[in-house]
Amino acid sequence: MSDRILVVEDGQPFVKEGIKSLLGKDYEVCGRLTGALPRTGELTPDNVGKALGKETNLPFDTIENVVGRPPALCQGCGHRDVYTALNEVATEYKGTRIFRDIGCYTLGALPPFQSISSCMDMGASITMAKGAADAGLFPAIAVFGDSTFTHSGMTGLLDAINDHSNITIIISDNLTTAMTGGQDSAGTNKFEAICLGLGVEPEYVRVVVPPAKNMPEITKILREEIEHNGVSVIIPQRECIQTLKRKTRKAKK
Ligand SMILES: Cc1ncc(C[n+]2csc(CCOP(=O)(O)OP(=O)(O)O)c2C)c(N)n1
Ligand code: SF4
Repeated sequence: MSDRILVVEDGQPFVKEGIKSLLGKDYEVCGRLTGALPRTGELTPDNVGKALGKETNLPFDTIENVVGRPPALCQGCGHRDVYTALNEVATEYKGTRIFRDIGCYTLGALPPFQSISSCMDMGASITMAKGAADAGLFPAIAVFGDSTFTHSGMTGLLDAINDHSNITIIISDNLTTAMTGGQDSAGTNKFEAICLGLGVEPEYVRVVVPPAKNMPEITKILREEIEHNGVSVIIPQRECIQTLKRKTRKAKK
């Protein structure tokens, strides 16, 4: 029988602490807190192997032969067109910063778009853009998804309006909460009304439709709203192709 137990758990060392208090001093319980495993970060075959006393080079020697496949926005996704437009316009300004929130659109951080300056949590894009703009940064752009905006972006927008901050906000509205499985989005068909109700001037709430053929219009509107010294909201609106596919399949049955 062993008197040494290694607890391999992701996140916090919750189970390890429970087992340790149950077993008392007769057993050595190791894990993230004892340094057997790293205190933070992900568990990997390498660090678990090491905790078990094996220096691994495991099958990972072969990994160099595997082509990396980072997650990507679906082909045909409206967020793609938003980033294409943003990247085109962003290069025209020296200090552009794009503050991002959480959703499928966060994949714009990865190639081929790589248009991201920060990504913190749901709602942080607008407050970070506001803080940066208030400190003099220009242009400060916040990118939201529709669901994230109603979850925790509206309060930041109200602050930006009250303080006359010079920011451009994009609510990339795909009519759903795509990243978590396509649930309904609380603000669908209400975004213009919400922005107007919070106090954005009507001429600075712009709705666009993002197929690539509309790119000249989208980039033109982006330039105009970046140049507006105050709060502007651009709402590119096109349904997520995955939810659209599901709906079409269902309708055919
Ligand atoms: C505080 C918090 N709650 C829930 C989540 C889980 N979550 C990740 S993305 C997301 C919604 C994204 O929806 P949307 O903004 O519409 O973007 P989309 O994925 O449709 O592009 C949620 C709820 C989270 N990351 N943080
Ligand atoms: S699931 Fe929808 S929103 Fe997400 S990347 Fe695909 S098309 Fe875009």
